Amino acid sequence: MYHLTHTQGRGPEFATVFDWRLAVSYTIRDLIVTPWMAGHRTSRDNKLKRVYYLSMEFLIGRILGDAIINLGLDHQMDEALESLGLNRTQILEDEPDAALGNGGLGRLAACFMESLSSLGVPAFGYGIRYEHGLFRQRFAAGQQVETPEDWLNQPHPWEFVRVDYSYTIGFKGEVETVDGHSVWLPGESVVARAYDTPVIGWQANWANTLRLWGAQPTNLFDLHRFNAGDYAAAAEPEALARTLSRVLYPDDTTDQGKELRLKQEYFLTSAALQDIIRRFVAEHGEDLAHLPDKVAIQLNDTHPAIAGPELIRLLMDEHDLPFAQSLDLARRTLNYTNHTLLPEALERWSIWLMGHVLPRHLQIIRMIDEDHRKSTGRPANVSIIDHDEVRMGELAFIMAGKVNGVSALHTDLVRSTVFADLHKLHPDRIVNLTNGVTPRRWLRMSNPPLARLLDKTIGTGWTGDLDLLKGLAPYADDGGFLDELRAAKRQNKVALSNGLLADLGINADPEAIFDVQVKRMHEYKRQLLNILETIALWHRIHESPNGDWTPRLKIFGGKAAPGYWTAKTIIHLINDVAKTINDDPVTSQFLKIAYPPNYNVSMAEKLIPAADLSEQISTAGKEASGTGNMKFTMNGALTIGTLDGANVEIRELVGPDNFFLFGLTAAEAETEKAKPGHARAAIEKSDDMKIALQLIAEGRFGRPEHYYALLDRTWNDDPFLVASDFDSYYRCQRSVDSAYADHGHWDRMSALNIASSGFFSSDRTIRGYMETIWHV
Ligand code: 9GP
Repeated sequence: MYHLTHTQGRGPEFATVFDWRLAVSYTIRDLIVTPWMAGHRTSRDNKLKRVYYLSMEFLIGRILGDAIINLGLDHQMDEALESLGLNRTQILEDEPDAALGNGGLGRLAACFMESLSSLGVPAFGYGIRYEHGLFRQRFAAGQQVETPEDWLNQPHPWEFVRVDYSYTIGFKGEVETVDGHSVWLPGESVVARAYDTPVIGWQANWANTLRLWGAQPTNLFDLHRFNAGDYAAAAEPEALARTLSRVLYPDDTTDQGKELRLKQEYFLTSAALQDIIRRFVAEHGEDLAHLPDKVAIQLNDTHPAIAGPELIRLLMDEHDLPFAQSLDLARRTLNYTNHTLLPEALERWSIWLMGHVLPRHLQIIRMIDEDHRKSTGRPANVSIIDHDEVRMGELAFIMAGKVNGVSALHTDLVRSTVFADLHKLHPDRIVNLTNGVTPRRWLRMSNPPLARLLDKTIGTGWTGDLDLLKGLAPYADDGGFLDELRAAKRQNKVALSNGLLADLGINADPEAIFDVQVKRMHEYKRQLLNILETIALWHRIHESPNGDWTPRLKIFGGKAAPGYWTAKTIIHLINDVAKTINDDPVTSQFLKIAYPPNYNVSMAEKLIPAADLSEQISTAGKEASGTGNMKFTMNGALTIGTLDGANVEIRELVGPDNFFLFGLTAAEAETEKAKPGHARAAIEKSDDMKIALQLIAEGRFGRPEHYYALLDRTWNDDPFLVASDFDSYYRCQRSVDSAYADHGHWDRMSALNIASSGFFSSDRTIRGYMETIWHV
């Protein structure tokens, strides 16, 4: 009530849901501030080493519900809201979903921030405060339409603006030599201003800071030019600043708008490093030789890889250290996580652009390259500069103390493919740290029925120590427990069905298999394989409508990058197929498709707890890890998947009998792809796939001309081997049908999946980083 009156300036009789939500958020924030400040004091007073996580993306989602859980105030909050006559769901769902990321990489960063706080590790996350997060998706006639997301169009109660922590970030200009020293005279500049969000850990023992940088103009406008009547030029500094922190790049695999993207990356990195050095000097004094003892910096993918040259520049040009020492210090401070092997996602910048935007950094990159070549006595095949481009993967690798992959398989592939030459030179540098997810958000908060059952069965300790889920294994043979497990899942499925009916008009039977594929739309993730299998199944049901079919609801969710034509065509196809199949009276009791638009963190929190089957069907060797796969397992869904990314470890842990495996291995996929005409040959052999493609071509699902190019690509190119894996996938899905029909057996498998999922807590991952990389 205090914040409603004094912060929102509203009496209860006039308060809207928005007012109440802000009042509740400020009340919760008050409770976070105390451990947050205490954590800062402890770190400063004890001169603790800090971890700095630099990431262009933090897919944080909604904050309020998670904070309530971590403060342990779940029940009190329910009672308080009830006594005020407020609806908890309405309040929680009023909060915008902060989508400052594209997908897995950004969500991982958010899980890591939560685990760092839960484990009491002094840490800062550094990112950009994008005015517009990832675009909003809607469907018009089945096609994706993007509209801007506007989470900051209203007060954001979680952040504290720090006008005193502002740094000037330069771009372009020239480098001059003065008294033997290089002096960079930037041609443009903006100010990076800090906005801090506290991230509270489990049981509120510790809170760290997510510091997001917003760009401000160095001068509001150029008065001289303004007075001369040149209004557009006068507003240039403001325009540059606004553009810089305006949008998140809506693409997680390729780079567009090159100059702006490079500027954004440098903006984040330079602001973070200036802030880190300022704090180090304030706490430990001017001697930067001890930087690596007190600072561990993690680069989330190559996006902040300019940190290598920037740190050297700051040490050399601003703090007068020699190049060799600066290089050594930077290397002992920086570490790099690789999240993808897709060549189009490994950033490269033309030398021209790098020299134009960051001329001093290009000089330093050449010095780093030269030093590396000399010190390793190696030819050019490991050089940072190649074909007139700066290779950010190589730069990040050469400048990192440790480089890590994100699953066991991915790490092996990093060693043997993209960084094979560098790995030979530095055989101890690459390490594996399989990803994880926070069980607070992804189990306790999003799945209350299951959380209650776990609490009752094995006690509440699992929330902070997910390995305790092992204690569930003996209950996998306990009929009473399995009934309760089924009831918990059913409760989530009923809630989801009600939502699907209200939002999409789809009447879903909670007894059906809820078969879910949610992730970014990308050819390598193979939503196409899933929808083609759906078409083939639909056709089979039509052939024998009185057959013993296991009812299924196929759920899709995900956005395509606005410029990714093939992914957008697949979205269109799924929606077209859904329309036909959902309206078909012959099959509709057995098969339905739901594709709710605008998949985001909040939607994942509803879909994952309600899933029976988790689709992890990428072409082997292409998905670095996946983290959705872990969330599903934790929530008792069984996986149908290939031996890709962390699926491999999930299968090992849950046991091969509790995992539906299909498809080529990574090595087999490489061989298959090299065979000329592999797609056509595979399609000719598969009646089911052939018929699915034919039905599309005949126009059974909307106008076929929409799909000619996609069909042509599938028959003649099929780079992600949909055809080669189709029959194996189709067969595997039928074994899912029969397994699901035996409830007792299915529930047992589900229990064993949950019991084996403790390894996938991000607490375990963070402990691994602490031991192997950060030494904190
Ligand atoms: O594609 C990977 C995904 O497999 C992984 O789980 C995630 C977190 O490590 O990173 C994704 N990579 C990217 O988004 C771009 O590198």
